[in-house]
Amino acid sequence: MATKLRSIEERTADTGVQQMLRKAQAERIETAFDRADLLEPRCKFGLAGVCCKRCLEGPCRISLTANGPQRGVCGATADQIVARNLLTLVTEGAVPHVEHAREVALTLLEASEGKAPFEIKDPDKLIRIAQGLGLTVDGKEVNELGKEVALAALSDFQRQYGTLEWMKLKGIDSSIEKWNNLGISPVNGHLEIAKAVNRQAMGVDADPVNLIKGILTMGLVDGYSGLHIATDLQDILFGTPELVKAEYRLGVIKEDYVNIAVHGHMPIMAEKVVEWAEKVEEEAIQLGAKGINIVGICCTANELLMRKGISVATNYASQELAIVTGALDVLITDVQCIMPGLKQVADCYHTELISTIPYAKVEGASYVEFTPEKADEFAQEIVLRALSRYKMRDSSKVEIPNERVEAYAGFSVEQIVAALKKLDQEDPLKPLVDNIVSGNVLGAVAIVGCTSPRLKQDWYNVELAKHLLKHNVLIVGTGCSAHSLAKFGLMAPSGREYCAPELKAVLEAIGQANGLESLPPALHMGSCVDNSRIDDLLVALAKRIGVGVGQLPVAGSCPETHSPKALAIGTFFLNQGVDVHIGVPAPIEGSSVVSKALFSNKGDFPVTTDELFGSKLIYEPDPIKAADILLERIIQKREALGLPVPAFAH
Ligand code: BF8
Repeated sequence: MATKLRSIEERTADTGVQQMLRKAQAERIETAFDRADLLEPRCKFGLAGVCCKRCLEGPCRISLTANGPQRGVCGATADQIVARNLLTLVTEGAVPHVEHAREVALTLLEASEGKAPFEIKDPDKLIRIAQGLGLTVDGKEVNELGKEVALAALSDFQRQYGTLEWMKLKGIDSSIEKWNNLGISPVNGHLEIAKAVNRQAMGVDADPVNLIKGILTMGLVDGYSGLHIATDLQDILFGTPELVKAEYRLGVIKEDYVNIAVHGHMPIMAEKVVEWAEKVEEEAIQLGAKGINIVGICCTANELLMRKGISVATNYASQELAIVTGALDVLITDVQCIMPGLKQVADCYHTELISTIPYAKVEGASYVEFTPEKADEFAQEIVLRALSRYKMRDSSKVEIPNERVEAYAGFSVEQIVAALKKLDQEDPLKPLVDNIVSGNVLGAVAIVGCTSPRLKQDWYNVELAKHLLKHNVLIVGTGCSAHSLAKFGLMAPSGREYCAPELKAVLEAIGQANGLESLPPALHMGSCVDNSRIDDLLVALAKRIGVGVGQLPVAGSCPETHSPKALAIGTFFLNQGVDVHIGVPAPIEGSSVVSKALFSNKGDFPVTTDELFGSKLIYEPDPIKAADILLERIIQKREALGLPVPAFAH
């Protein structure tokens, strides 16, 4: 049977990406959108999570009906296989964040010791974190304190007994007590990863309930050994984000400039490239360009956007299409979410694809190794390569969509509190809490995570957001979802037109106190590791109101789920008591035990996340139906708190 290919309009809502898909088709260039269609239909066993490849007796596939095999060769059941496979996925999601955090901690250590050319940009945050960790700050130099904080972070990868420093720093005591009582609190990020890999092995952990506990632990590892450490230390090193304005969409690539795209997740290297682009700009001008233009892809984009206002070219699903503009001179990648297919596309143009990290190379790409100590030499080399590639650009192949959208970003918790202070200097969270209590802000939903070439790019993220805004639900965004919301005007003040009148008035009041006509209805809180900022905000609100995080009328959603990292982040928030929606099915439906535990449909399962934490995993592909489910859950949480549910909420 011939595979049905989707039309270009069915592949993405972004008209600039549509234009580039037409160009790619005309030039016979294959992209991830094509491969997503060509690989249909997907394996039903894989989708249900019942395929086991843990040993050489397999692969064993458990029947999806009562008629076929119900156990693998070793006797493993569907429940055991699905639980183990989910633990593998969540571990694979947590590891990149944990390694990201560890590498930032090492960079802070080297910078503090004068071994790497970075300076601590936010000494105030350094002091706050140091005090939170119980370190003595009086009389200490910034670098001395930086070293102590870096070592405290690194101790979370070495301890054999006890609890994570960052969990004690950022968690709420009552939650930590609950996790301790359940026996799911992590001891050390790396140790928990090793334990998780060990228990997944054939013949080790075959108790689905015990494996679910391992999955919950991995969620805490992701949050406290990954997200939180990464964000805190990056803020200390590179500065805590403040309000910035930038542009989105492929139109930020400029025909008359040398264009360098930075792609991946780590700001360490990208920060230096920005610095060196400024230093050698004159050489670009001598070549006939107007200058050097840095644009971002995926979460490296979010990092540079949040702190430097660098414009954002594209998110995950359409990363290859940035090259199809024909005007990208160099595309450098660091880690995570980098499609190997970039190389095949780059080969059709003059673009040099450069890998930079020893464990994240792309076959056929150039390689310039980045180390923090040699960051300056590295960045200079990259920029000079871009200049030489610019000279090779074939103008007949250049076509850049003429579309750009302005958006605001930089909403760290510190920035949000600073904005609220304009309304109440003494008690900045009060205006927000008052509006939540009254129902003018019915609740909040974090729209986070990915875009996927299998789905209509951006459309699910945006439709979900618009439906929630109509019901006075404030949106915060991170990751590639934040790109989607910004591209479609929801991160600009004018986006308030999508809100119901009550929320719109709140946004205008806060915005106007801060010199804007309005706050945007969706606040950009950063990259995927910056989901820690969302957690920080929830913890601050919960403490201010005197409730647990799980009681707040909030939820998280990842409508266009692509990465295991999104599942790890989602598991972190389930532990916090926050409902998590995914728009793409997690491979768990082959197990009634795992599905019941996470979807909180109790049946014969002894305990659910709803009973443990007050949170559910919600799978719903339709964004409007998903928004309605989240609204219902938000209303239930309001009612449990005794808060009014205004008629307009329904
Ligand atoms: O870490 S949102 S597609 S780029 S996984 Fe990847 Fe998903 Fe984008 Fe950022 Ni997060």
